[in-house]
Amino acid sequence: MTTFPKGFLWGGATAANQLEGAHVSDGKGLSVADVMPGGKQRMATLADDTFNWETVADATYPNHDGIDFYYTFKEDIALFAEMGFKCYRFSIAWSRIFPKGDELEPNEAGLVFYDQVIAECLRHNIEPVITISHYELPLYLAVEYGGWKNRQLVDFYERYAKVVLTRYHKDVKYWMTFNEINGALHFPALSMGMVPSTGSNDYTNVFQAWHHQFVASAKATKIAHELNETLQIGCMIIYATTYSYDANPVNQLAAQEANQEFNYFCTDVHARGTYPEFTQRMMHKYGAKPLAIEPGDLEVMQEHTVDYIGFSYYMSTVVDVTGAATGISKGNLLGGVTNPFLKASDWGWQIDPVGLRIALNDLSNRYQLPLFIVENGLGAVDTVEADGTIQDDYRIDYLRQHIEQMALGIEDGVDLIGYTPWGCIDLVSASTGEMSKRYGFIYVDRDDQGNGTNKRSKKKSFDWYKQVIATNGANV
Ligand code: BGP
Repeated sequence: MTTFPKGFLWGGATAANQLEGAHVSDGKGLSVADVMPGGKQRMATLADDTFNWETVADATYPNHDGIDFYYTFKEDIALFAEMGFKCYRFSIAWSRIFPKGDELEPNEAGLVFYDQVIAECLRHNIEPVITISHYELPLYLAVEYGGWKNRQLVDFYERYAKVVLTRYHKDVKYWMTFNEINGALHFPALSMGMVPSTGSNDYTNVFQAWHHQFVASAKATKIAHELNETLQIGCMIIYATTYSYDANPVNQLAAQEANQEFNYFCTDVHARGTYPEFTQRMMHKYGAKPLAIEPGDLEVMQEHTVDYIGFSYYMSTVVDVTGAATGISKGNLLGGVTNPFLKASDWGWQIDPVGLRIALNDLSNRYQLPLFIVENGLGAVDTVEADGTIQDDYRIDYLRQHIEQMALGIEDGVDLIGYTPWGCIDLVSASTGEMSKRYGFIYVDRDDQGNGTNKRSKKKSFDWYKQVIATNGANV
């Protein structure tokens, strides 16, 4: 197998709201994730016309406690170091730094927490990789300002980004501005803090919110490069390799269009600095009214493009507009029809390692920028055996197949700089709030109701990933 480049960033990825817990400790405010109920109905609840960010009595709120990382980060990072992590991707909880989001001064206690997390990483020679905003908008900004459709959020984000970039830029080289920014096409609640009752069903609001995020992202990139021009600022998208169901040109065209809208729209803006040529067609299709663009917006977007493209990759999708296909792939978060050539995870996400090589080539050819796979992995039910071991061979298989395709992508000429499998330690699922949907190399004894000791133990995949890293991907 191809040797991965020297200095390849092997690691793991998490997000603050899914593992820190301590949801109102040391001055932290609530984030949108704190009012998302646990359970398979989570996404349906957020998409319901009546949902208005209020908690209900009989629901569970697993993000409140996460896996208590706020208190256990030293032990957890030590385990990452034991696996040989070269980097650790985590996010900063915006509401720890600005509890409501619109304050003028940050909460020092929140900053101190990330001082410690970063110091702990560096002590173990782990490069921190930070997502500035990962599905955890301060709740107040969603409730009182209506989320990202409100222009004022650009200023709030810029202030927040300036605080964290200024504080940490000497120790942190790799940053991402927004997690899965393109995901709003399917789940605006997570990435934009907008739900039907605050206008998320009106695509005028979605496109306007995107515009605000693009301007905010460019402003953060500007701040970062002014602090240090060698900082690496990435966009972050959820990439789904998109196939036509068959050779019918009508389906091929529809697949191309879906690909443009989902995979390229946000990436084009971040990487090329301009709205792509298909923007008008796309906005028209979704019934969106023209954007409100302020003087200077297009210039800042043009001048402050990203240094690399970060993306998550879990599944591919299939387009059929002719009715030729028989099955609907219900489990696939991104919809589409069933791909008969693929198997699916326990949660119905269709597993497609070759699709990752296609993704790498597509993104690389289109943008000629370094790529960073910042999420990938298998959500699965794990069983603790009587002797305490967890034999997660299915996870090893999944990751191995994807790593093999990464190596082939590098042989194709792709400049791939790193790989951080999602949920390197078990954490709360974003789409379902479940603990039982596990991704980790490290098992956490905690169930969907929050019961358990929180004890960490190593799965079989822990030692497997350790030797993958030790051999720089030569031995998978
Ligand atoms: C991505 C998100 C993550 C993460 C992952 C797995 O979309 O960026 O936050 O959770 O998906 O998804 P889930 O937790 O729903 O299985």
